[in-house]
Amino acid sequence: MKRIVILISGRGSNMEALIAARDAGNLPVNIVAVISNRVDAEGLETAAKSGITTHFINHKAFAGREAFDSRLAQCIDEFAPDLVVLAGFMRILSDSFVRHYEGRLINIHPSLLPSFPGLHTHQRALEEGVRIHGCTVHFVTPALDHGPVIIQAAVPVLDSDDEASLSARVLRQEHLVYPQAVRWFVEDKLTIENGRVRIAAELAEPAVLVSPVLTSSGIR
Ligand code: NHR
Ligand code: GAR
Repeated sequence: MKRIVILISGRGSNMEALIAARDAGNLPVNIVAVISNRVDAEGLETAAKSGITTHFINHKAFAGREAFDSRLAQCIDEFAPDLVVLAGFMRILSDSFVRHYEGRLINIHPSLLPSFPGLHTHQRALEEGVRIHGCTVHFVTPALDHGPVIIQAAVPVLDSDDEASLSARVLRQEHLVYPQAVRWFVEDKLTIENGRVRIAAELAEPAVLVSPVLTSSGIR
């Protein structure tokens, strides 16, 4: 069974979704460690309760990003993972770290990339007035939030939305697409060609997503 290490910084609900998918028999992985850069990350306790090895590496204890990243990589490599999963991990990673894990490091980002890279994505989507928002699972490359896209989920933005309601709607989809993306990876269904992801099995249904919903004539 393939080995994965999950990096978190906080709540860890995406990590929980991966654990739940594994426990339900839908995700054949060995979750060998969960590592947080924050000691108060709620996800550390959740992982420990599931019997998963946890580590805390305080980024503030290091002189710079490179020093933190090399300690982090050393810790990760002790677990010899096939895949490293960023799940709400909030530190930008240096080029050398990212290159070391090229093709085996993925992230979930709370927007439809390439829209809204970086932080505060839900607030920015509301300010732009977009009608469709969502999340993206992508391979991590040195350019922040610009790696090859594996899967995306879209949700409508409602006039009544605030940051809390919109982020909650997106988060529900994150919990569906992240286990799917990890499953494709561990089943060797993903290849990167010319900086784009190809999914081996022809699983994608042709579909159209429009918000607000239109009638069959397209007019209402
Ligand atoms: N590193 C690289 N090189 N490439 C990516 O695509 C990365 C990455 C590290 C993290 C996750 C990302 C997201 O999904 C991610 C993708 C943190 C920040 C950030 O600005 C931005 C994007 C992401 C994660 N972090 C601040 C920093 O100075 C700290 C913010 C905080 O601690 O609250 O590192 O959005
Ligand atoms: C998720 O919405 C994730 O997409 C986002 O933070 C949340 C973490 O929630 N990630 C980033 O913003 C990365 N910069 P979780 O800890 O409950 O999984």
